[in-house]
Amino acid sequence: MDADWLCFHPNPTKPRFVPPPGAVDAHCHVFGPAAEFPFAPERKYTPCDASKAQLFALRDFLGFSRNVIVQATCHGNDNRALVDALVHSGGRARGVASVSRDVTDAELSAMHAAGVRGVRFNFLRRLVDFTPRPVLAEIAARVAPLRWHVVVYFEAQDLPELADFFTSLPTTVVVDHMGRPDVGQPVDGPEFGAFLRLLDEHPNIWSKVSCPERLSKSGPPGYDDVVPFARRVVERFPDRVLWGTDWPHPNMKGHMPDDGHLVDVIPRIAPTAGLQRRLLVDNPMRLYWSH
Ligand code: 0GY
Repeated sequence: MDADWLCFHPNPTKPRFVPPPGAVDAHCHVFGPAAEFPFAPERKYTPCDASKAQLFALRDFLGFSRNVIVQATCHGNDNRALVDALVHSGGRARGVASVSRDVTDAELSAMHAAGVRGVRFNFLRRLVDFTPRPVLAEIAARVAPLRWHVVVYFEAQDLPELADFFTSLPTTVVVDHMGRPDVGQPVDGPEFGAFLRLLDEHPNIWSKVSCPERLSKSGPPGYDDVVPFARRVVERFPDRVLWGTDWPHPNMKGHMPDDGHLVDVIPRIAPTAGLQRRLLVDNPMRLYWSH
């Protein structure tokens, strides 16, 4: 692994918050193990191994029932580690893959059978090389008939340039980590306002209210400065939000979060039992387990 790589927390705290029955961790990854599933040659980082068995043990420890595993960029478009985790989950995991325009219909069908329900388009240059928009549009058109969605990962300053592309997509679009707002700016400010407006105007756009540990300047354990942003999204779009741990937390440099502390942020961003049930159960079940 990279010399400055931080491995996931070895013994997280048991959260005080008890997730509702059937709760889904809708953003997490597996890394390798590299001896079995080598990392992609074009990767931008080399992580520690983080296996499906470790992920499923964490799921149980934190009080969750299911996972949505998102293909990590260190595996490029080679989805074998993801598919292996899905087929060994006993139906308790679904996936989001990364594919190129060369993917065949047979490969898409096989991934669907394994539990893949979406593809991810990543716009962070530190994670992936640039892919032209027409190529991404072509991939979106290929997966739309399968009723897959598109997950998009970008940083807030790039939203003005990307918004037209996102709104042109023919699928549900799920934004990772609230579009990575600068939480030093006001929650009522123009930057976050543009993100909220995008969701106001486009009912097919959803948001993950995940990764306070990446966005926070105030830091653990409460990640207090991120809470008003996530709460705003949950309260305004209660039927279009997802939550995830982001385990094993790729590219965290300043600190490695305690996953129990992350779970304890949930009741602060979704303060009622009804909001918690929609965020953790109803919404992910509709997107990932209904077809
Ligand atoms: C995340 C965030 C990151 C990495 C990846 O697939 C990935 O490599 O998603 C990041 O470095 O910000 O959502 O896991």
